[in-house]
Amino acid sequence: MDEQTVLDCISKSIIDMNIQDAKKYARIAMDEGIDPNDVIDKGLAKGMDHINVQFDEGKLFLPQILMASKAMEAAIDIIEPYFKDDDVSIKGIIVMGSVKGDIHSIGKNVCCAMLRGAGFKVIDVGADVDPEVFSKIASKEKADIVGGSALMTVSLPQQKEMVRVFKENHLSVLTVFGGAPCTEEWVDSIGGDGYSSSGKEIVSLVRRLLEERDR
Ligand code: B12
Repeated sequence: MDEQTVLDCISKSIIDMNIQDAKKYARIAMDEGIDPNDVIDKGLAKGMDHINVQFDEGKLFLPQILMASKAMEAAIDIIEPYFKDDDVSIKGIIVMGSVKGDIHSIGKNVCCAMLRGAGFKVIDVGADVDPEVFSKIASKEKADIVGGSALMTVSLPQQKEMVRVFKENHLSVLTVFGGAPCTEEWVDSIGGDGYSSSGKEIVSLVRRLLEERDR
């Protein structure tokens, strides 16, 4: 099977909400040595975009989105160990979660997998996380960076709240934010330190922020 066919099958498995196929083709992709980033961007996320269009058009409903999400998560579990960096020394501690009121977790999980693969210690605090909880865990774990994911316009202001609470608690961490409604301009406006539009870019973003901090 050539690479494009495997990626198309992965995309189709999400569109079909077929967990078994998602796992099967994720395994084939890894056996064939396909870049896990491509499996996410050109396979899984492509399928999920299609699902989203169907949802927007009223052709699909939440239970189906949930099934597609489960298929995507099952595939991510298989490819996660392949986000490997040769240098295994810990490069920094990152606390990652989805903001308060937001239960979307797939994008956050992708970011966690990519950061772990790049050698960071990642503490995944889950979804629907209160800013005070982010703050407590970051302080306890001596985190270098805290990341907050928001997928809805109504939960986006929670990123601003995180920055406010961290300042109030005199927590000395860098902050990174992302998720579909989040933009670089927004992150600048709330006093966050970094934005990236995808899990692929989050690794270079945190590397750059830590380098700048240690300079
Ligand atoms: C899957 C999904 C769900 C699943 C979530 C399952 C799960 N375990 O996560 C379920 C079915 C549970 C769900 C529920 C709801 N959903 Co929903 N969901 C989606 C959907 C289709 C895909 C999201 C996704 O997983 N994408 C794939 C991942 C890989 O991409 P990503 O999340 O964007 O993440 C990437 C980047 O954004 C970035 N990134 C993400 N986080 C972070 C964090 C940092 C720090 C950084 C740097 C980068 C970064 O990197 C990631 C990897 O590349 C989106 C539509 C869409 N296309 O976004 C709607 C969507 C987000 N949902 C929406 C809504 C409204 C809801 C509900 C309120 C529906 C309802 N009526 O109940 C509930 C939410 C309840 C709540 N309180 O949170 C709306 C939001 C609209 C808006 N703009 O406000 C969307 C846009 C659908 C739509 N078209 O209306 N949903």
